[in-house]
Amino acid sequence: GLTEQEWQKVMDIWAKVEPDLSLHGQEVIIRMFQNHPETQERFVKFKNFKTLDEMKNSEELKKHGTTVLNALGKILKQKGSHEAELAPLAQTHANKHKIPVKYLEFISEVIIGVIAEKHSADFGADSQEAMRKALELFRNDMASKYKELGFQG
Ligand code: MNH
Repeated sequence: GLTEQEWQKVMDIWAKVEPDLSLHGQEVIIRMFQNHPETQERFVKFKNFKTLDEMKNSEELKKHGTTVLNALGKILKQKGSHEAELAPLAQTHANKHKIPVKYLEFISEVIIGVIAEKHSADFGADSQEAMRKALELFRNDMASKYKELGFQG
């Protein structure tokens, strides 16, 4: 797990992300699609987007980015005691969307990259490391749930 100081770093940087959640969310989804095109195929709503402009102009994509970061924020704020928030998410991502753990790894790195770019002054090495650990914990617990659900992930 994370130490109390590490969780505090996660909370501090998240407080900087929150005022502009949808902008961050939009950026995260677009960058995930650009860096890992196979992830785009998983979205019925977005798989036919061809250009960056199409992605940037999509209110639906922006809305989805907001949904994702909103859910992630709720999970991070549980500081590891996230069973109640994680279980339904694991359920849909295993059974319905069929999202491999590898893709959760992709999005984790993208999230760190986007925050680093937008908040370089507030997201130093220690904070990045704390966030990386928090996202690892999230992924490990998702992976355990996937196993319980019989999803190879
Ligand atoms: Mn994801 C829907 C949160 C990573 C693909 N995702 C949702 C929803 C939430 C959500 C909340 C809406 C409710 C639900 O269906 O459960 N998703 C997350 C979080 C992360 C995440 C917090 C990691 C952080 N999701 C990913 C990754 C992919 C993905 C990675 C694929 C590469 N998610 C989906 C798809 C949907 C979805 C597909 C369904 C979108 C739609 O058609 O509305």
